[in-house]
Amino acid sequence: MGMLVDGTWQDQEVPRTNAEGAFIRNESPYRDVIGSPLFPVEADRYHLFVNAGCPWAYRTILYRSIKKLQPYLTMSYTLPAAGKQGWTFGEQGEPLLGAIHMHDVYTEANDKFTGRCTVPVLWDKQSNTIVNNESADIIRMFDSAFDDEPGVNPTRYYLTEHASEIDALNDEIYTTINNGVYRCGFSQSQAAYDEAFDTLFETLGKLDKRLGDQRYLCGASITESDWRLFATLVRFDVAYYGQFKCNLHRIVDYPNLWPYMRDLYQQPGVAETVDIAAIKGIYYGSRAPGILPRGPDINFSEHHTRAVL
Ligand SMILES: N[C@@H](CCC(=O)N[C@@H](CS)C(=O)NCC(=O)O)C(=O)O
Repeated sequence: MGMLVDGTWQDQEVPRTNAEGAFIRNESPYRDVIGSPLFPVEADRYHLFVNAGCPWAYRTILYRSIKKLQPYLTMSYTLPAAGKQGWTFGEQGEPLLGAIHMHDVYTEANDKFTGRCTVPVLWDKQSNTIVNNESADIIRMFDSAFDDEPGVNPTRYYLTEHASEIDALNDEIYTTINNGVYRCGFSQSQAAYDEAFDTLFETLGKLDKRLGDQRYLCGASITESDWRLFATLVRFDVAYYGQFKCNLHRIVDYPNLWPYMRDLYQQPGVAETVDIAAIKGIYYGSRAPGILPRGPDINFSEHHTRAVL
């Protein structure tokens, strides 16, 4: 995918790998938070620009739904597959800014922006700018920022009593699983792929064992780490197993990860956020010739037996 340079879109693919052929992810440039003096908590003030297939944008779609933040956050979806100008909303544009492409959102905030035009973007409709474009920050703020507002689900997923355990799990899950599948799929050398593949399946095996005698990663309650893992698990058999060559095991082959994934999928507000067609669209539709696979046939609604743990 291309990028903006001084506010002008450049089509040329920007390299994503280092000299050893290993995939490198860029730092997100916008890191403000809702609840700060510049960005107070207010109804109908904020907006999300997302792609339903993207696992990072998905985190924010998921939190908006499970925390019941819909009245506080409007949302625009890009089409699943990227084109020459990156993510696009289609010829009609999206309703908030009339943006045709995601890069229009970035130049609306800063007409000299240089960088990749990633989703998700958390937008402030009042000052017409980007609050934050880092999904990890966005879900952390959604966990509590709106909790005093009417109708919001007060359940917290970043629990203070588990904070250090969640932080450690997040780091390992991010490096080896969330970003690990990308390190497999985008590696440009056999050695980089092999290393990413081994650490990915090592962590999946470890977590599968951990979930053998406890319902969720930190025990009896769902935490942020579970949701961050879920975002990758739910895409795994559909996209990463084939397109990113993450093919030692499927998630449905694991005795604990598979019912655990169904348990999370069946929590209130989750199923309606999982868009399998968009997941196929982003991973298979963005690469020529864009033919979407018909399978696999996965029943996320099948009964799970995790409640007894
Ligand atoms: N650190 C960002 C990463 C977001 C990200 O990489 N999104 C992908 C879509 S899955 C994207 O927009 N890529 C476009 C690009 O890298 O140019 C986050 O987690 O919010």
